[in-house]
Amino acid sequence: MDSTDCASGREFIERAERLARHSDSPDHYTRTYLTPAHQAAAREIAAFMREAGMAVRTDAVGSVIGRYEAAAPGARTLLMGSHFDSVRNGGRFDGVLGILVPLACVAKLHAAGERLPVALEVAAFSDEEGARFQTSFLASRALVRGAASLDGLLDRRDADGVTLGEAMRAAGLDPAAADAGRIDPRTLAAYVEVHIEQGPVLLDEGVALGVVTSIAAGLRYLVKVKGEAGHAGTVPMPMRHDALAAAAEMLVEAERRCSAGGSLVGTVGVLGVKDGTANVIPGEVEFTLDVRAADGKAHLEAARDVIARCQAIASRRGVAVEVSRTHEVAAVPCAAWLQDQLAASIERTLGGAQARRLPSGAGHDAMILAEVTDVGMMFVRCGAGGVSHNPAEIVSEGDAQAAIDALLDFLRRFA
Ligand code: HGY
Ligand code: MN
Ligand code: MN
Repeated sequence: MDSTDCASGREFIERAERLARHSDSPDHYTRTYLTPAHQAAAREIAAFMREAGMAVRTDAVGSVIGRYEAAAPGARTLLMGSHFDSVRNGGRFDGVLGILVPLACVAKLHAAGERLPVALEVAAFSDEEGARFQTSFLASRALVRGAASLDGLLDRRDADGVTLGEAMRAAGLDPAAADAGRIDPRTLAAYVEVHIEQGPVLLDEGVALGVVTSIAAGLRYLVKVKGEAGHAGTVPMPMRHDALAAAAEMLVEAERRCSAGGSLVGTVGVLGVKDGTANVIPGEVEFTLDVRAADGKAHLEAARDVIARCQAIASRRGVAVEVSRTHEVAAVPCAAWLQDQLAASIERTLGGAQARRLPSGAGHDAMILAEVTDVGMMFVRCGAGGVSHNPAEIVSEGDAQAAIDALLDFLRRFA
């Protein structure tokens, strides 16, 4: 395939659809860390990178990183990228767009034999959602922190009881080698991530592209409720220690407390009943709690209040509750100089109007790269009402084309 093709919006859509066929499920798009579908997608992304004239390496946690050398040796590297794992029954553009759009730009440069003052790298991060092992940002944390990022994680088990370490070794990865792949911050000029907005702002305002100003802070917990299993027909209601009824009360309390307003949001996305059976009073339940806010401490205060309410409910109902934090990331500002350069490229590409700047409620790998370099993000309009983490998630060919053109303008003028 002529590599100039893949700098078009149409080719972008075709490649995204091709990648989406690598799914853990035949019925919908789900691609979790290191499954056969995930490994097939990694191979296809590596092929796209080679077609774009990039040297390709795979790091210790399975991220696929393509490199396009600068005009002169010794130049710093502009790192771009996003993730190629997904949530369950998710959208096929979340993450993937931030890999394919930069690759389309590199393919265009390569076809023209063009080299820039900076080297370009595109990182296809292997695990950002953490859907299989509850390991959010595992891949970008490994790139930034090396082997230390895996401390305490290798024994995490998936729904089938497979540990993270076993899954990595089965995929031919060596967790101990994570330090070798750690990025050297001194070589980085910046990190820029292109991502679908995953919200309705650009859609409502009829704008194809936007510049991210900051990325919301996030906390995530695993809550275990232990009551007493019993016979559904013989235990009188006042004598029960029903773990699921207790958890249900906790969920409603969490929703109520996180509805306090502003940018605060709270979500229980997973709930499991151990040995759930229709005629057994649930003895053990666990659920996840995700609490976020754009900035400040609202999410910290809300999480603290929700946990206190869970403990009060547990003691009143005579059940035990255990709360462990599985994820915490602080709010991250996008560097003003990168915002300005992205905005200028968007204005040149879309013509005239001042580029829309907006915050991100969703978390992104850019939050982790911000530990070692300045970060910028470009949002692309989401169709279907702005929905994401949903199979209806959609990006138009025209908007993909606009994103490719704007990013190429940004790269050529990057200073
Ligand atoms: O949860 C998030 O914000 C992202 O989809 N990982
Ligand atoms: Mn996501
Ligand atoms: Mn994402």
